[in-house]
Amino acid sequence: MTSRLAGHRLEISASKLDIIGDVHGCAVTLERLLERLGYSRKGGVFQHPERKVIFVGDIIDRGPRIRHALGLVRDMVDAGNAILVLGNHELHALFYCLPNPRVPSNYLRPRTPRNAHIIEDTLEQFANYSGDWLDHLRWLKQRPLYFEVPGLRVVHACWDADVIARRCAVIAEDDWAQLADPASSLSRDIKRLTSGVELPLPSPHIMTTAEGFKRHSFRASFWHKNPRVLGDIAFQPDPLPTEVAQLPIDEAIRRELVMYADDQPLLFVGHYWLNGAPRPITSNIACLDYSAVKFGRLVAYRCEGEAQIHPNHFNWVYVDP
Ligand SMILES: [Mn+2]
Repeated sequence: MTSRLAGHRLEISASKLDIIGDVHGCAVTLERLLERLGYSRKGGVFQHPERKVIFVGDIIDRGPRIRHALGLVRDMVDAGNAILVLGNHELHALFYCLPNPRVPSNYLRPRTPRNAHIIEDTLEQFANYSGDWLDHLRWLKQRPLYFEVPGLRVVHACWDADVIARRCAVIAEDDWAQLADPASSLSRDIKRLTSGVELPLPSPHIMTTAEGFKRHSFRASFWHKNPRVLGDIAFQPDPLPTEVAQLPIDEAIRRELVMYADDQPLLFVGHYWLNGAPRPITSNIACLDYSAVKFGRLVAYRCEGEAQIHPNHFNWVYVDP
């Protein structure tokens, strides 16, 4: 069975896949997780006699060994042992570092303090390896935004079927210029897949994150069937202010919502900074981001061809402080 992804064919069925959550530079932890799953180095590259890995993205930023993590993942992908689906952090790196072809003195994403902060650990760790970093950026441009084989799907944040129907998995070279405009339809589609459904906080409400950033939007789930109030769909580490959580979902917000039905294939995402013991979100959706880089767990799901997420198929290693 092959993936529908032109140029990213993997001759393997869902039952032979291990899906791994957000790594964020935790390379030593990633090695421990791969070893626990039965992978070992051969010629320096992790491989398994029967299985392959799908990474949900966000290999870079924040953690202590970003260069090592990205090299390890890239070696596995280039050897045909893994596929990397892009996360919002890889896209941020590309937008932050690639010149805007229409205004070559600018980049695709403005170099604001907030945008600089997101990528600062990555650029610091590559400071003496700028040639390698440029080469990694060229490689990342060729990675897919989503992955699918019969019975199994992977995307970093949200499987929006309408977006996936109209977009190739790999961004075409000629399309990158459109990404300088965050309001372009391509920018909005990519944001939906890699950052999920973000809804505006009704004014005048603003949230402040644990890191001190002001937020005018919140992350929403895409699996609730009959949500009534905003609190039903909020899906993020910081809870909504109580008075906001109780607001009804109006028509404008309802039009923005994405639904993933429970008769659809298994879906794996990362992105959402979960805590505690890894567990299914619904019968067919699992998030594999358990905050590894905040000393949580680096999580994998071992698929054996099942039709529903099996609670015993999660594997993880704790991240030592
Ligand atoms: Mn992440």
